[in-house]
Amino acid sequence: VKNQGLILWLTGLSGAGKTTLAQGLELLLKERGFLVEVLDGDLVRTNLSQGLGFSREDRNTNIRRIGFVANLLSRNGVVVIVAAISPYRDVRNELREKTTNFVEVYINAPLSVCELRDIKGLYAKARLGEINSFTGIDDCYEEPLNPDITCYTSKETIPQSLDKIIKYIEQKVLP
Ligand code: GGZ
Repeated sequence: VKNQGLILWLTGLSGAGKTTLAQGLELLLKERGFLVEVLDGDLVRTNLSQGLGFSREDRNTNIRRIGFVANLLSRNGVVVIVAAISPYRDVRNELREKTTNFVEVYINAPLSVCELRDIKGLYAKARLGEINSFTGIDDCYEEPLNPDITCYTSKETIPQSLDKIIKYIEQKVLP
């Protein structure tokens, strides 16, 4: 088992493909002998962040909690894969500065594509006003200005996106 940790921070809109890529990465990295843990915003919100909503303050609390746990794990040799919208640039940058081996991965798909996918029907609900403060509809998403990796999930296949991330890790972070 390799003992070098890192944080792969997947940010992007709901439906951009963060969870799918996180699960694919988990498999590939485990095959390569890494200790891996996935922190998915969706799951974190039913446990660690239960009760938090989607105001700017609550989202930032959620993201800081995820960052805190990711840091504990990564400094003990775990490759932590975070999948959370994490819409605010300042908090993502704050975590990059507070942690070591933080890799920002922008899961980039146009809103129109995410909305067409609408895997959970949440965009439709947001358009109908049944959900408020929905990222991309009536709440903001601040794109990373200088991400370490960008996966264009509407143009690349899942294996292509996974390959990009694995190659980056092998070449730059954990040679
Ligand atoms: C955005 C929302 C909202 C609102 C519920 N805005 O794609 P999903 O469904 O499965 O994952 C999304 C999840 C967002 O949680 P995060 O912890 O990733 O968000 S953040 O980083 O901003 O704290 C989405 C669902 O919850 N969801 N309401 N209003 N996404």
